[in-house]
Amino acid sequence: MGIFEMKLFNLTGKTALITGGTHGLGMAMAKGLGEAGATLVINGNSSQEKLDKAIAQYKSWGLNAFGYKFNVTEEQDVIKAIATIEKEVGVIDILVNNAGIIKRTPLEDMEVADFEQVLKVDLVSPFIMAKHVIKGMMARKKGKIINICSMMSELGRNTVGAYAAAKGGLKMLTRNMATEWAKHNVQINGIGPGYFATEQTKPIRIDGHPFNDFIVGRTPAGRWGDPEDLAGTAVFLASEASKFINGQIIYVDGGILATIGKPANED
Ligand code: GCO
Repeated sequence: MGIFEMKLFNLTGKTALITGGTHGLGMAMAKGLGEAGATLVINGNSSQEKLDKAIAQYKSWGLNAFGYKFNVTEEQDVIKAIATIEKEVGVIDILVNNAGIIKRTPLEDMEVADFEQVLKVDLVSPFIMAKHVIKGMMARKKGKIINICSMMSELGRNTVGAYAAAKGGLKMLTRNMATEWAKHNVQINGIGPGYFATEQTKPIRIDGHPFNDFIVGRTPAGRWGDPEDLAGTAVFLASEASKFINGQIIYVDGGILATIGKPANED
């Protein structure tokens, strides 16, 4: 084992809680953290069956994983769940606020209740989660919070206004958390995934869908991201290697934010 692996990036002995870690990007990042040595606490809320299946999947990869079903938007549920996790598994060293939803509707047609629900899951829940893990981190003078942002933390796009409002807000919440909590030796940063091949993007990825060609053409790397592309950044931000990095959003986007793009007929 090289020195980097041993000292800087090794997460052995750490417990990482990943919200919405039952599938998609959350699962890919959690897998990376587990492979770096962390014990995984996976949150999901859709069904116990889905959570159990995800835990079985982590175990099949040889990782140490525990599942907890609770609603990240309900403060009382979060308080109870964190107390139970800390008693049953251990204190939370790393929190990954990954759970999120999207609703694709033109703003002028969007119901207020739908707009509010997106904000609640994508923006309010990271606040609730962080509020209830930070006190332990402050007391221990150590901790990592990683908020999963988006291209929509920086850019707008038709139909995703509520999501963009929430993810833009999450970027600023990340900076504000760092502003208030960095002095406790807690590093709070964000990851902004570009366009990744997941269930969430399936409806806009199908062959022949104009958005599919648009994204591939708009991404300097020339492809959709593979969820595994996020693991290294997650491990980095969860590890000692990033101990003086705070309030940053690392965009893992194949270069999208670096460029204005190009016309469809240009190579
Ligand atoms: C969309 C996509 C995006 C992403 C993503 C991009 O409809 O444009 O679903 O919003 O899922 O977060 O970074």
